[in-house]
Amino acid sequence: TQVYKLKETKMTNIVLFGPPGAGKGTQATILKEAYNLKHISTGDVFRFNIKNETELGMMAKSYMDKGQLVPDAVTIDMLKAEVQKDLDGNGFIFDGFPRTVAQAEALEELLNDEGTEVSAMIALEVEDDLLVQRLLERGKTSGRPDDANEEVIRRRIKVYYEETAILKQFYLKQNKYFGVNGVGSIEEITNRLKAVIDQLS
Ligand code: B4P
Repeated sequence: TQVYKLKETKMTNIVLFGPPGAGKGTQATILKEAYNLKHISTGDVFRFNIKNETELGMMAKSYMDKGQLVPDAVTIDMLKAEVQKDLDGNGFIFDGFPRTVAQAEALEELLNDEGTEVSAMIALEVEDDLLVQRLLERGKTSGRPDDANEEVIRRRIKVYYEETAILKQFYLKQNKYFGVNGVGSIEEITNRLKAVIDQLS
């Protein structure tokens, strides 16, 4: 007799959402450990490529330094490659992706093809002035050109409202949107996020 192992497709896939500086990267790093998820930060993958002076990195840098989004086609291809590396795991925590409707549609298609889906989009809510304050503070030590001056930071926030914020509707329609207060200590915010994740079926 042969024993067939069924493909385990029950994954937890969290989209961590919010404007630049809302705490996505900070919280994703904590949550990936707590839930044993693979953390994919498109910003980090771009920065890795910039550091290694790859073609992708050089191209991305020209957009990132100005506070603009990197074009969808490149970002989506890169994300797909990252997801495909880890399909055997418990799931993903997406940090900084999707940022446009085209990216959200591509993510849906990619996960559906693997028999899984986005479990929830959790948005960290923080007012603009505090975002600017946090990013300027990080800019003092991060060496990130996009954190270095207020003009670029304000442009990133503007791009968020113009191109990214609409994704709330995309996930609201699917009953997958959860808003969380992103102001408070890092630990307080982690606990708010865990309360949402723990009640996902
Ligand atoms: P990202 O790397 O995603 O950068 P970000 O929006 O600034 O968020 P990040 O996760 O780094 O910051 P966090 O809120 O954790 O994107 C950078 C650029 O890459 C984009 O502008 C774009 O050009 C490009 N890009 C990335 N993804 C893309 C995509 N999908 N499509 C197209 N282009 C893309 O933290 C911010 C600061 O706040 C930190 O210093 C942190 O210590 C602090 N902080 C966090 N939580 C706090 C708290 N509770 N209290 C006080 N401070 C806190």
